[in-house]
Amino acid sequence: ERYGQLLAWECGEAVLEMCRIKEKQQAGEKAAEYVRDGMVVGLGTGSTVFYTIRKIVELVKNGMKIQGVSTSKSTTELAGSLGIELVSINDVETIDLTIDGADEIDQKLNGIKGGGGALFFEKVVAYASAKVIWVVDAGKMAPKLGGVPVPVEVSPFGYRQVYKRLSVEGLNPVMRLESGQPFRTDSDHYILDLYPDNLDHPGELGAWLKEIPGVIEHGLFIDCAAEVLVGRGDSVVSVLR
Ligand code: ABF
Repeated sequence: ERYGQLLAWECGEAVLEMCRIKEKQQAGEKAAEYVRDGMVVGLGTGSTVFYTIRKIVELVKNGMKIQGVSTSKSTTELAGSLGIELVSINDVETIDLTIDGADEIDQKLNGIKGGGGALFFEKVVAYASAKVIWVVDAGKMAPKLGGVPVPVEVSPFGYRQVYKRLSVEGLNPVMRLESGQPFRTDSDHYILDLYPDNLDHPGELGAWLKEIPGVIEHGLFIDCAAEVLVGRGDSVVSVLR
């Protein structure tokens, strides 16, 4: 009886995971429809935008001229290996469209990003873009932010002072670890994940964080995305800001 229940639960989990992956794929592939010939496209990071990148490769193979600006080493490897021409953000005047993932999005389309550790380059690329589209599975949408921690990228130099300041503020910082060691971003910084008791004013918290010497960037993306493509069941819903 107990084993049967456990098996049923695990099957349910497996089905849910397959639905989530399908929702990611649908949202990711839908975003590629916004890409036009000649565009400079910001390429985000994560398992949802993976599907967007794969679709863009098809566009390129069918003759579309696209230049990609990557947001992480992992995206550089993925897009580069699939044949997308990558350019440095410093070699383009502007980025026409950036497509990226997110960890949580509220009803005003403010988002928390950085679960994958790429938030610094993602934010620089997003804010250099004429338009930003996020692609997510339905589980990422929330009535308000706070269901996932807020990543803060910090310089290893003096990070303990930043940690103390965040603790005193009641933000419950946790050093992100990988294989038991401090996680290192592509810029070789640390990430402190914050678990604030309330995130009713994400814009204010974001501004306060940026004032702390040693904080490089944080994962609160306010007024950034113009549109979110949400994989929901077997369709994609477009939500405009
Ligand atoms: C990236 O997208 C990160 O900011 C965020 O953690 C991630 C979400 O990844 P996934 O699409 O794999 O859920 O931009």
